[in-house]
Amino acid sequence: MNKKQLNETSKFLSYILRHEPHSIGLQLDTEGWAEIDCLIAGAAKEGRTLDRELILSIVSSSDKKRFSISNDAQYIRAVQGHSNGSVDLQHIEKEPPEFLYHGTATRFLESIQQQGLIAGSRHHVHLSQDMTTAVAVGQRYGKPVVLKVEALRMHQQGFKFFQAENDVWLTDHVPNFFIHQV
Ligand code: HQG
Repeated sequence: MNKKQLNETSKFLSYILRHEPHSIGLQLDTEGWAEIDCLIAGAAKEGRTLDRELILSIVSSSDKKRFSISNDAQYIRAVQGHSNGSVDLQHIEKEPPEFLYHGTATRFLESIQQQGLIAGSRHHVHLSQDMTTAVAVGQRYGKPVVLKVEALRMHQQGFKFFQAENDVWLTDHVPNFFIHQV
């Protein structure tokens, strides 16, 4: 499988494991785990050929470490980014660094100024520790702009922060008050 096909399959896994498991008849538990055999069988019904080797190679080569495999190697999950209502992944709560970054597109700025950063269809607002990631994230939606979030100050005022297994920072909502355009 070439790089483009791997990337496309990785996107399919993200879609199934974060958003629409039921589209292939798959069940996730509350921690987001899906049985690998069921994933393979469900995908096959949709005419998509997956096997264990391919899945494991996507997990290990994912640039953002999007997925993890259970210790017994029977289950797979996406480590963050869910919108699926049956998943309630218990991320580790942590004190954030002084600043975290959020990449967005210029066309969203006016609305962000009014509402702050909201989770939208996902479970959390996603933040990164470095600006480079934020630029890449913002680019997906248009002309990128990086927002600097006063994360530690928010935390000191009672806002909760979590860190996913792949180091992405998560929080429920960032009021505009704590946001500065870079
Ligand atoms: C924007 C990728 C209007 C927000 C990344 C973003 C991430 C608002 C979009 C992960 C808003 C939501 C998540 C408001 C936020 N008004 N727009 N009040 N508040 N927005 O894709 O953070 O490659 O759901 O700025 O690395 O872009 O998929 O969230 O532009 O970690 O693994 O609404 O997805 O990871 O977009 O990206 P998304 P996101 P993967």
